[in-house]
Amino acid sequence: MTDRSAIQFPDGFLWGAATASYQIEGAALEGGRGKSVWDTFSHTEGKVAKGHTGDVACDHYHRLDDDVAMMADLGLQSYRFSISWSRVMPDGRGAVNAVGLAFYQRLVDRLLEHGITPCPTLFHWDLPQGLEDIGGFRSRDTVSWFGDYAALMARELGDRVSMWSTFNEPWCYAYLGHASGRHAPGLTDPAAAVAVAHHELLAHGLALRAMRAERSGLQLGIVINPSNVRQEGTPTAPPEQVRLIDAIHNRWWFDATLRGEYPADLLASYGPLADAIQPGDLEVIAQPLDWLGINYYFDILVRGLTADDSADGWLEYPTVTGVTEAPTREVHTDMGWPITPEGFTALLVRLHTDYPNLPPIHITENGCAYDDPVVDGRCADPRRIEYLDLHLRALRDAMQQGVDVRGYYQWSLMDNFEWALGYDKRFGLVHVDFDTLERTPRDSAFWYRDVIAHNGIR
Ligand code: IFM
Repeated sequence: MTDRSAIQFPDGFLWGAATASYQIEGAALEGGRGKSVWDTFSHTEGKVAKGHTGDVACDHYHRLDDDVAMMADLGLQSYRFSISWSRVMPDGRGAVNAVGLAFYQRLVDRLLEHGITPCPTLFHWDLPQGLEDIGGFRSRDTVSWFGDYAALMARELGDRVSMWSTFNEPWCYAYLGHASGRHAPGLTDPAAAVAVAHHELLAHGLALRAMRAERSGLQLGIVINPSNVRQEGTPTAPPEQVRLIDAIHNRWWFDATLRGEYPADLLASYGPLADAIQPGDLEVIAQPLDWLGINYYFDILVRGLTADDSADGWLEYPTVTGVTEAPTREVHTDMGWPITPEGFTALLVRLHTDYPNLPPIHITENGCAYDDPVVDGRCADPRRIEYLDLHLRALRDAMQQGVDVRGYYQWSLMDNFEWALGYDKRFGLVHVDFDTLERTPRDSAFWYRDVIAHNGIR
């Protein structure tokens, strides 16, 4: 039985909610914005459920003022959003788009007027198509273009924004985008995926250097989405293969940024797939981090193969053999994801134990998809409240075991474009009617407002 007594977070703990540019902005090619890989991908038949695209999304581009006012009404202390690279640099390099920059300047100004701390991410998967056309993150050139873009943003917004992250969930962009092809740009090439996984980290390191050269005092981090990888059900998966999944999903990112090395077992397994790594790269990658963003949703549950399983392998984990995802549990979210709050505690404690130089953590995403409708103007979503309650308790447990966590962002402020799954997976504290674009805060939004107001669960 979970203990449901009141819990309190430390003074100064920062409470927020998160979104990302392509998922909410809409206004696809308005105001001089260039195309991104997600425009191309979502407009390619068969790539996104029901043919949904981000052309309109939540229309946040046109509703910015009202949306920020809504955040203030909900008591948010911080707002994590991402910048569309191709809105501010239509081709990803060279010319800067003043209209695009003005949009983010206005967003930041509105947030600050309401006392909400902005927390932008520079790359949440919407790579400018112009850069994809010349090799995307498979090419080392994109690394330096990213450095230029990061310096531009530090120059333009760094006077009012101190908390930045470079990449969101680089594992997803590398492997969903280039190994399984479930996400943009939709490639199925393991060597490309590993090159992207390396170049994203190199771009992150270069961006930190470039931003610090531009301005002092910025608080710079990166956002990773680790998961425990756990055996569940039968047959048992080979432990060394499970360890390899852990290396691809978790250790690659933390070992590189915090230790300046890649996991030896994974390098041995990748062999020539990892040819993009050059001498000196890890030194660039391992720049000091002011903070680290952790996105946590669920533990990855795995089992060994039965005679009925395909022998094709698990595309997102290229060199892994003999392992597949355990069947969906009976109780799960609309994404089919298991609910594993105990894993949240264990994961944070593991990071704290394994990486003595772990910087302060912000939980930059945590949440769940449930499609509860609006009835007579109200949207009751008890399952979301339950999920958030359990995960905040799990977070508090980790903090009591010594993990230094400074803030928590719920994913997501409002229902939005859930990538290849389109608009049907609803993660929002706020319900969005995608016909009228009307926003209706769910019960969970009011519950969360209460959590923020009391700095804990009553
Ligand atoms: O919607 C995504 C977000 O863009 C990145 N993290 C996971 C969320 C839910 O799938």
